Amino acid sequence: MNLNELKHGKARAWIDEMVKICEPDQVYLCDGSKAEYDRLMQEMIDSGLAIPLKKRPNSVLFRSQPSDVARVEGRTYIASQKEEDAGPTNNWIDPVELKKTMTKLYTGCMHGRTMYVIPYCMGPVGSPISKIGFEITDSAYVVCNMIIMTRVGTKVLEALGTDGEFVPCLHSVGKPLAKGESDNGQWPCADMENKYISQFPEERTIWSYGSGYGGNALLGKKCFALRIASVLARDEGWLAEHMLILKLTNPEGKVKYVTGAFPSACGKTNLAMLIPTIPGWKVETIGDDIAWMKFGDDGRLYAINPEAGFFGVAPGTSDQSNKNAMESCKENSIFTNCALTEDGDIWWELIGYPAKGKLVDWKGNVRDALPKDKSPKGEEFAHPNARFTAPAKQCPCIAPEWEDPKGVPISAFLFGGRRPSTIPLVHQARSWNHGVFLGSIVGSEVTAAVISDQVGQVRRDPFAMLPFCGYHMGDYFKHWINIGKKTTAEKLPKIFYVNWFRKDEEGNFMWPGYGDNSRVLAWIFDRCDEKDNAVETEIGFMPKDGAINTDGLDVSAEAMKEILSVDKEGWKKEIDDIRKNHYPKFGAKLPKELMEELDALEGRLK
Ligand code: O2Y
Ligand code: MN
Repeated sequence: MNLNELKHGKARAWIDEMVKICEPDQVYLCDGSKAEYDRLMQEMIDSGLAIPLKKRPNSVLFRSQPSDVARVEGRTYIASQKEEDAGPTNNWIDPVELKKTMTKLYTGCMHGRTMYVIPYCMGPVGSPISKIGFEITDSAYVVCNMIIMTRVGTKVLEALGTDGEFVPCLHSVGKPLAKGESDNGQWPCADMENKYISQFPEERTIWSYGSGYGGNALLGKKCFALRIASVLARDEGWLAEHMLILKLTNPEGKVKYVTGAFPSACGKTNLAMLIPTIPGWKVETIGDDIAWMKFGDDGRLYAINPEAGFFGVAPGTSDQSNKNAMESCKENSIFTNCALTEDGDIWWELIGYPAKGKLVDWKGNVRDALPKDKSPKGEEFAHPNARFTAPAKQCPCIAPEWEDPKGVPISAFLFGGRRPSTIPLVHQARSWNHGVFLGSIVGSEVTAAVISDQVGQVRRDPFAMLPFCGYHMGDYFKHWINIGKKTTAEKLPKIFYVNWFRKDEEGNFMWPGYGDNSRVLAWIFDRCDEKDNAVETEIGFMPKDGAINTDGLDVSAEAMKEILSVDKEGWKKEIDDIRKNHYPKFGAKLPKELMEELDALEGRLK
């Protein structure tokens, strides 16, 4: 599309200003069509950047630079005017200084390249919960991923009109080309010290430079839908959360929607696409990573998935762990940093079968495949953060209403982490504020750390939002407390803490997880209907004896008892850790309500 077709004056002025700074060879306005996607992809195949996969229709493999394989938290900044507004858990830089530094980097950064202008919508176009952004990028890889992950193009421009609001997002891989130079099939990016993933919360603006990978470059995802949206949500009274959204149907056909926040490596995508092992229950997916929730006229919270695709971790995904994710990426998908097989398919560690013959690993080296689907650490064929980008509509268990502009009414929030001890399989908060307390102490135990004395400690990731909150986490906790005052208790979602990762003394998992987590979801479903299936304990409500369906489950009665009891001594240590190491980080901004919850819990455990 021609830029002259853009009728939005403010957007046009901003684009013109960025063109002047970045000096691209040409500017192209994306229409989001299949023809455009196919054309850009073909150009990347022709240039050697993308490899078509014979075994997967309309799918390709990319290999990034080894220095550009994941989000870079150390180079991610919240550039608020005041440092205290970013808080102690974000990297803060003065916005004026940062703009000076980045403007220097952006100057002429698109020499030899096309500037793509992507009008995109986070959420169904026309939904009152959705929001629009423009991403300027010099990466066709980013354009194709954005077309899968968001709604792009003409329909978005129509919804924006001539004066609608948008979030400006500027992205460059940071590798200008000299005259006649090309990428030569190599993934372009800048050195680590020149990578900047910057959010300007007061201006609601995103500037990203130097990385072409994932959350650093697909700016609708973590930068907009979480860091900037969390600021908008605070100011406008809603929630922008790092949560999956799933639909649960019980054997009587009754439906409830649940969201869940889990730190990375806790199986969030698997839970969002779970296949239940208990008869008559059904799980369908609304979203696997992010939820935006606003109050409806009926006083309930309604959630949309702002995304249109999955950017899932490939290693560990298999027909056994997540058949629905495997089906989702069978075609029309982009794979990044996976291994390539001789017959033109992708392969990764724990895909469920060994590869045959030779493999090209994620660095481009040809190596003999191993007779198993595991590799020694550091010698993986696929990078541990290798990804598939797949359209959500290809997921066999996507709920028919996943794009409902109204959103879906939420009955329960789940929090969880990897906790080998102390935290039971499931417990329910006693109240909203107690639930906010549970969200604030979310964390996973460190299993392999660079500093070995950290092993066994809990690395806290409150609400799984630590890397994604665009403002001070203490103010974020307060925002959650305030949300609880906006409606009546019975209309608020009930809050639960789940832990699929309890281990016995030999280090074996005590709960099978995966599809069997449906047994816990069924208990939660019934709790939302106030069924008499719980007992009150010191830590909250827990399943009555026999209230979790264990038919056909290979878990002993003693093990069930252990994972469903209150470990008083463990909780006392937990409280000690929160008091000494966790809550002090938030200083005077820690809401008094959370300290009251901590004191009350301690009192109940005495
Ligand atoms: O490493 C990246 O750039 C991707 S991070 C990511 C991708 C999809 C869903 N969640 C995440 C995350 O880090 O939470
Ligand atoms: Mn995520």
